Amino acid sequence: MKRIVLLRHGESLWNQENRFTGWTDVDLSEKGVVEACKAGDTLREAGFSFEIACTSYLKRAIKTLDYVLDRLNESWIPVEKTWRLNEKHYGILQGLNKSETAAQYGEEQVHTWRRSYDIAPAALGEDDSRNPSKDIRYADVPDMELPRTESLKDAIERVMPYWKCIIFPTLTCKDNLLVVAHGNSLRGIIKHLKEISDTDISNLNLPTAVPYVFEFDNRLALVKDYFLGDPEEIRKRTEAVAKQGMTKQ
Ligand code: DG2
Repeated sequence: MKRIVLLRHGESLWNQENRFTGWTDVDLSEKGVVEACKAGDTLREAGFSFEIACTSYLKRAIKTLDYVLDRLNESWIPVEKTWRLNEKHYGILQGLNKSETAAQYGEEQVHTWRRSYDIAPAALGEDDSRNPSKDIRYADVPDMELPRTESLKDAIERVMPYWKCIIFPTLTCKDNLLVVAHGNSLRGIIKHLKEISDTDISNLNLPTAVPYVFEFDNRLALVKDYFLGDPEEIRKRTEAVAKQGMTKQ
């Protein structure tokens, strides 16, 4: 049996403040650190062990991975970072409070920005200091490929080459992979793995730092997927994520 575990990072400072984050490089909150360590403990207690891991270029995911590997006593394994696993770029919404934005533009509009398949928020201006092409970490990425906003569809198109050429083929020679990324970059991967329709994907919300296990047979067909943890707690936390775009939570 072969396994890929998908993990959204622990709570970030902007998750805590309920702000759209996207490609903004914010740190974990104190609660997020605790969540990341707990995810590592949960994986260890369930007998998981990894041969290789990958994550994004954003520190909330990188640090979560570090805490998880530390709890597993596997900090030594190879880790690959890629901009392709970054969160969906939230354009000009980045930094805005989700509830306040709902009060201003309506909950339906905010739901469209958060969960529609192919509608992106307005893009950052070319000269905006937050434009990724001004960020040294993306210096090796062709300018044309760097987003200033993204829909889920756009984010999937950017994640998939890495998934199809690097992550998934690794399963042919390794049995246990860990991917630590973000709510929407992971929703895109899950959409692909479970063949979720463009419409139904709007109902998928991921809580922070809950390991989501995908098991494959030796022919790499998906046989089973499940969250690790208390189902009632996971249900409540998933519901809370869905409600983040409402005026009152
Ligand atoms: C959140 C996801 O990304 O937000 O960019 O605000 O997973 O990196 O914390 P993450 C953001 P929603 O799409 O759930 O609003």
